[in-house]
Amino acid sequence: MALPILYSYRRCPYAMRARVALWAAQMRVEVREVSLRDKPAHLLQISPKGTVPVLQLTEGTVLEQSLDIMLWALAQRDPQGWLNADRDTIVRLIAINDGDFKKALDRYKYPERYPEQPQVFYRQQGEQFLQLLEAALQQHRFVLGDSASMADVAIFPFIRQFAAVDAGWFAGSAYPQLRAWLNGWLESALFAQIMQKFPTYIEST
Ligand SMILES: N[C@@H](CCC(=O)N[C@@H](CS)C(=O)NCC(=O)O)C(=O)O
Repeated sequence: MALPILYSYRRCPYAMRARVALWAAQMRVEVREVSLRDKPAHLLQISPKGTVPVLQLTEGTVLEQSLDIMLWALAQRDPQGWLNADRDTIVRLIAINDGDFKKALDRYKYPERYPEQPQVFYRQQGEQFLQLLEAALQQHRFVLGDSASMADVAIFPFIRQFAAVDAGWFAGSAYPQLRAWLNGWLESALFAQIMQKFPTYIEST
């Protein structure tokens, strides 16, 4: 039986959030791990913008945004109630992550590409979001309440990247609840499953 096709890249945080939702929903998909430098022609044909993740459903519909893939997966099955939180609140928090925070993350991670400011400046910009999350996690176990929601899943891969830029700094930073929350996701069985290695997809000609 044909399966939906997921174009993915193992270390991409957008692809990670999509895979977590797909795996949590127990959706079977054909994972096509791409090389970002040599994208398959079929991927570019169904999604000319050329980013991953992209999911092509069996009847042909193409979902080209990670959040759309998450929403589709969780609409099929949401065993952990990740869509139970208020939808507007979920969307608002993810928008900060994907907007200002991602911008700061890129600059903090690759300061040589943004020499206008020192690296620490970009880290401090990113910390505004860390502070917001830390304050929320001081109040409850997950970012929007005492149970996990789509917001946690959509955000943690980006916090993982931010933490990894300078692991020593993050370990000693003023965000203990955020560290515990991040570790919870990174140590989960689900994360181990979605980080399994797939061979790079080679298109047959
Ligand atoms: N808004 C997109 C962003 C996806 C994205 O930017 N993915 C990166 C990899 S992490 C990508 O494919 N970049 C294209 C490239 O590097 O060529 C989504 O949410 O799916």
